[in-house]
Amino acid sequence: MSEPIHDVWLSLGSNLGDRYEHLMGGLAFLLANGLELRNCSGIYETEPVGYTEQPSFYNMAVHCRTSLEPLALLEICRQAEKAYKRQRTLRWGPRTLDVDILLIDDLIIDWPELTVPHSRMAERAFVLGPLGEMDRDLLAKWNLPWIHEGIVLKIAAADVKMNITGEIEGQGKDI
Ligand code: A4P
Ligand code: MG
Repeated sequence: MSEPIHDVWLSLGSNLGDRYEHLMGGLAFLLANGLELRNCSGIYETEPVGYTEQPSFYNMAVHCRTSLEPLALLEICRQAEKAYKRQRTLRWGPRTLDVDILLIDDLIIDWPELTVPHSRMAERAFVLGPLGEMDRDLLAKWNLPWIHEGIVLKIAAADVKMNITGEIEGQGKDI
């Protein structure tokens, strides 16, 4: 019997070193470890939220499908961060790569290690902006606003997809 397939939405962020390469490398790691890309937002430059004395972030959101169950998915996200030698020093502090799980199907999860929908997503433009660019209906379904003030699109989704698939959008592989 085949494994059930889940739709998952993730947020990726980086504010140290080559931020673009960290997002692309993190995404490549996820796609090599059980996730299949369905869609991605563009990459936005965003001012730090929480602890503000740190460099600006690059943020993006992705929609993937996977047969990984939630805790296995969380583990793969942690491994993607580790692959970029993320050091956990300060809460909300600078990071080479942060991968957060935003949504999994219609699930509501409140476990010690995992909260879904992500507990702070509802007030964060760096999450809601990219997510809404991909799928406004998804935000409406979860009663989330499309907040995109103060975030600046740096790299269009079509260019990100081109980098990931090597194909020009609309030709070849459909994601
Ligand atoms: N955890 C629980 N639920 C989840 C979930 N849905 N996804 C647990 C991922 N992890 C989840 O996370 C701490 C623990 O949360 C994990 O071990 C997991 O079991 P972490 O990644 O180790 O620590 P963190 O990143 O410092 O905390 P967190 O909660 O991810 O921070 P936030 O709230 O994501 O804030 N400003 C801008 N502009 N852009 C950013 O990307 N990011 C942060 C991090 C702050 N400011 C930012 C940005
Ligand atoms: Mg995190």
